[in-house]
Amino acid sequence: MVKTQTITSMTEQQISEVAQHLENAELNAQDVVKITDQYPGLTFNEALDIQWAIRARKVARGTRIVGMKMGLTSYAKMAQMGVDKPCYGFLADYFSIPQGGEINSKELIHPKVEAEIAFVTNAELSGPGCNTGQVLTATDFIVPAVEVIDSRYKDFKFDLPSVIADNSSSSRFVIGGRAMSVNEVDLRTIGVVMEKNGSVVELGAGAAVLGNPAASVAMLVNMLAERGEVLPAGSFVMTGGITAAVAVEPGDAIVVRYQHLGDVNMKVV
Ligand code: OOG
Ligand code: MG
Repeated sequence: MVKTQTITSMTEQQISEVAQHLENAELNAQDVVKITDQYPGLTFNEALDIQWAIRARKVARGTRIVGMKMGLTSYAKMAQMGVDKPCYGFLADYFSIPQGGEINSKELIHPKVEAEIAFVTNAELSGPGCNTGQVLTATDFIVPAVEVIDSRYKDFKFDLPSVIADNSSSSRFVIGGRAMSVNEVDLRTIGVVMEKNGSVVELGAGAAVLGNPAASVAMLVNMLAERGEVLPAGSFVMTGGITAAVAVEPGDAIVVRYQHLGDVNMKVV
């Protein structure tokens, strides 16, 4: 465990210690206090350094990175978490659960589910200045997805730098429904109904995500550009929860119905 200290810039050694600490919390499904309790001066760049160090640890172990996710892109989510800016994270191969599959709660701390629209690109996108039009041109198809988030922080409470360092709470995701072209749907008015054990618990429409979920992909590309990174062709990107996230526990059945795009479903065991 790292010691409490007030600092404005972290050393490489400290970045790697915090990355190991947060990744162990994920791998052992053991919650920890938020990282800004130990590093009150943590900057966004340092938080991203930690996230990218966690990613490098996984890649070094042979884990593949299979996509990216945006988070806190809807007012419902920002209000729920008390944070006012979006964040991004990466998706590792073992996060992917098949349609209708089981979410193993023993591997998680306090999972919540979110209804999202995901994009798959067919051309490289780079910033700065990437816009919604460029995203639409570079989109191969959209597909409905449900993200399972699992903050490693006690009671799911954090601030923006802490959640960024924790890979934006990424933990599992399910792709379902059917793929469609962006020309076949109005991304803003796609309706979404989330059911838990047969009861409707949340509902919303695509526009909840930054006015248009394609704007979330553009924002990701521009955030990546700040670190000299691009979004390669063939990327899978989840654009962020349309509604507030819903806590789940063993025995829960989740079905999310998307207008035009079909259903995404899973069981929590
Ligand atoms: C941060 C991640 C939020 C979304 O879709 O808004 C997120 C969190 O709320 O734990 O993935
Ligand atoms: Mg999400």
